[in-house]
Amino acid sequence: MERQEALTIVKKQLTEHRYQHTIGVMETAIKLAEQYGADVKKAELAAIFHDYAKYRPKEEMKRIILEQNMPNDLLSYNAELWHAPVGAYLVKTEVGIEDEDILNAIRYHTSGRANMTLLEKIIYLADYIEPGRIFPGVDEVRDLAKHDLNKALTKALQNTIQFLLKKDQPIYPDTIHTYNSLIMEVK
Ligand code: DGI
Ligand code: FE
Ligand code: FE
Ligand code: FE
Repeated sequence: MERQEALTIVKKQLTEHRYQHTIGVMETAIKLAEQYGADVKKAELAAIFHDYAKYRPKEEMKRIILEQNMPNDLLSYNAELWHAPVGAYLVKTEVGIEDEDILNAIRYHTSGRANMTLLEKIIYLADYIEPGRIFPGVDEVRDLAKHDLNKALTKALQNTIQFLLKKDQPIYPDTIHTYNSLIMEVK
């Protein structure tokens, strides 16, 4: 699928603000893919569709998680986590993208998982560092991303976990697994 067709499809699913974020993720993901030797076209499409399900009603996402036998522990955790696996499902069924590398990059863009693929890492990181993001510590992660993808990702996970701890929020097991897997990989 060409970029323009993909952008036209996703724009209808998003707010203007989220669409601008998506463009930022796309441009960042393409640069990271070129730099670290990932498939640039897959990075572009995964980035364009990564937040496809962001504005689906919670009830619809819940229904899909149950009907499609997704990990149902998701339902006990923050609903912010749901749009990633539900997005992978809807991008396959509504948009017709079948490529499992792209679908996994969408599926794991919020929690990550142990032993992430290069493409999964690039989408997770692009989502975190795209130019519109202003979290505390994001500039440090942007600097690390210029030289070391795994170090940048480790710092992003540390920041995310710290942010959740400060807000007394539960931490989804895959988020911890991502951190553990990365910290062992960078050693
Ligand atoms: O969809 P975006 O806003 O672009 O970004 P995202 O898909 O990375 O979602 C980030 C949100 O997900 C943010 O509000 C924090 C939340 N989140 C990420 N990991 C966890 C989590 N929330 C909980 N409770 N537990 C997690 O492990
Ligand atoms: Fe997201
Ligand atoms: Fe993210
Ligand atoms: Fe996003």
